[in-house]
Amino acid sequence: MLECYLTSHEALRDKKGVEAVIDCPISGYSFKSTGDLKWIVREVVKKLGFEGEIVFVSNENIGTTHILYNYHIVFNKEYIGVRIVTRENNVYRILLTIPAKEYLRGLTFKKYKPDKDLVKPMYEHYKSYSPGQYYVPNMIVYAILGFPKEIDLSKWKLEVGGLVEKPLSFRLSELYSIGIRTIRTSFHCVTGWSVREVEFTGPMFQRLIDLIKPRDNVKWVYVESLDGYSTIIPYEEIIDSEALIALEMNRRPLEPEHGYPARLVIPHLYGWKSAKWVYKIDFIEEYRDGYWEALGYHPRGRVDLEERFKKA
Ligand SMILES: Nc1nc2c(c(=O)[nH]1)N[C@H]1C(S)=C(S)[C@@H](COP(=O)(O)O)O[C@H]1N2
Ligand SMILES: [Mo]
Repeated sequence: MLECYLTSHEALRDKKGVEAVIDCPISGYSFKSTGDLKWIVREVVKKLGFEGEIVFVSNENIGTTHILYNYHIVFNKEYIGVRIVTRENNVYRILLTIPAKEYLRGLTFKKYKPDKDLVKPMYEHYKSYSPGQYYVPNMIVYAILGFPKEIDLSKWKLEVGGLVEKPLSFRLSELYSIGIRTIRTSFHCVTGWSVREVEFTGPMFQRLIDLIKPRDNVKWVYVESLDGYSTIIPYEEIIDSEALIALEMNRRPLEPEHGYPARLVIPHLYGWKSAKWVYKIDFIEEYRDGYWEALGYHPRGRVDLEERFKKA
């Protein structure tokens, strides 16, 4: 039986024309070619009641272990996007990006619960292990939602709140004055590239936690950026970790393309968790998808455990 989750994200809706995402975990399908994939897509699509021509669009490697395939289901002048997550010749997720709510009529969905994806590691390789990655000399710039307009520092603030005793907002100079540190670390993008020995400077996340005092029921940290990007991080992963609010990279203020004036850096999680142009950090109890999580990426994203995509 096919059971799927339904999710959505404001930026997917407003900037990409995707009203909702149907996310279907799959098991037991192996494939050798895109021809096989097309057949699998047709089966899944039929079960969901969609009809149309299935057209190959693109593919990309995600680490040295995964390949992500994109298809369209074309009908009239519209299409439903199909993202197929594969690992070592097995299909294990199919996600449909839905352009309008009417396509959801008559379908029922499960609610995604991250618990199954957050199994406690048996032992921790933590910082030293990056399976399925290769090394490049410098950070590759990503801006999936474009670059924000020039930032007026007299207006800019980082708001930190949610389920906390003392919500606070910080101007850039205040972020410097609460105490900064420099870490030297590797940085890993889920698509497979890693960079060694990048330096990031700014207040440690732990310092923010000490100031705002999250309540006992906090489980997640939801981060929002000026470009509409967002992501979510398990609260546990930022306590006592190297996570910081970076204001500088390699001892210089962040370049605009790298997230000026402030970005997160959480070195032991894949790079998509390190949101650039961040302006809001919320401590929350209930899980919700950020931008990439809504497209099937993992709620935690640990590099050492190769948590690229949701597994449950
Ligand atoms: N706001 C925003 N933050 C973002 C992204 C993005 O597209 N928009 N891309 C993420 C991804 S996938 C990676 S790997 C890193 C890359 O950091 P860089 O662009 O500074 O090299 O930024 C992350 N933060
Ligand atoms: Mo990335």
